[in-house]
Amino acid sequence: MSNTENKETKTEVKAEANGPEIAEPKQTENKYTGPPVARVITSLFRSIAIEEGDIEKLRQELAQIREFEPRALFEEIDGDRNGSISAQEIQAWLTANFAQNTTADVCQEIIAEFDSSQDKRMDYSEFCNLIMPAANQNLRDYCLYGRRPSGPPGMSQPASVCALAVRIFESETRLAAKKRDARAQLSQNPEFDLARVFHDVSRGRYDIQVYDLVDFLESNGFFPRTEDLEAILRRCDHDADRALSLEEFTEVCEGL
Ligand SMILES: [Ca+2]
Ligand SMILES: [Ca+2]
Repeated sequence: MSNTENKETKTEVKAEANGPEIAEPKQTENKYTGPPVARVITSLFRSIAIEEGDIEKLRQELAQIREFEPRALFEEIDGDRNGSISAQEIQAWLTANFAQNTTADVCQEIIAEFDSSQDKRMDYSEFCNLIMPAANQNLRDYCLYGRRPSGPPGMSQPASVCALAVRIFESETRLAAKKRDARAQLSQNPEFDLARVFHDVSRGRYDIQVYDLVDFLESNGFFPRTEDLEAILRRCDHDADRALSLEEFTEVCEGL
């Protein structure tokens, strides 16, 4: 016991004597000067709330166009008519409809956002999650089942439908870019430890409840409205239990 004490004292004395030399590697370790982890995560949730809120407005606007037929639009984008949409098909369709700044990589990111089957392509049901209202079930059902086809099969969708669909893809592109930036900032930040952040936000429990999330966001300067929280849950709470599991939180911060 006294031996250990002696050793410790010796090390301390040594450390003090070598003070300036030890300080140097410490400085290089801490040379990261980006915003603190909690701020980056808060701003990521804020971007998700804002963009998903805007996208939902566009979806509802689209669903109210009488001629809009999700199946017909899907088939229009599915250039080779094989029943699923690839990144290249989205890019080609967007370019043909005058969308700006589309790359196959970005289209792949958009597919990943909705790819519940994880086959890197978008099938019709995933496509519906992208463009159909998520916060208004009546409008969604009306659009999917309640309307008669307004034209013969294979007729192309009117320009008003395409223009709104393009805007949805453009908003998805913006959201994907913000997520990419935030995740890069987190992965480069030596202070970022996902398990620790999850533990802090969830207060040591196995998932993050809405009030935990509100406390965390508010303590970092973002005061979410109810609709912001609903938008966040729509995007991040995949099993719809109104809480974020470690897996769901990891997906927000690090992607899939
Ligand atoms: Ca296809
Ligand atoms: Ca959940």
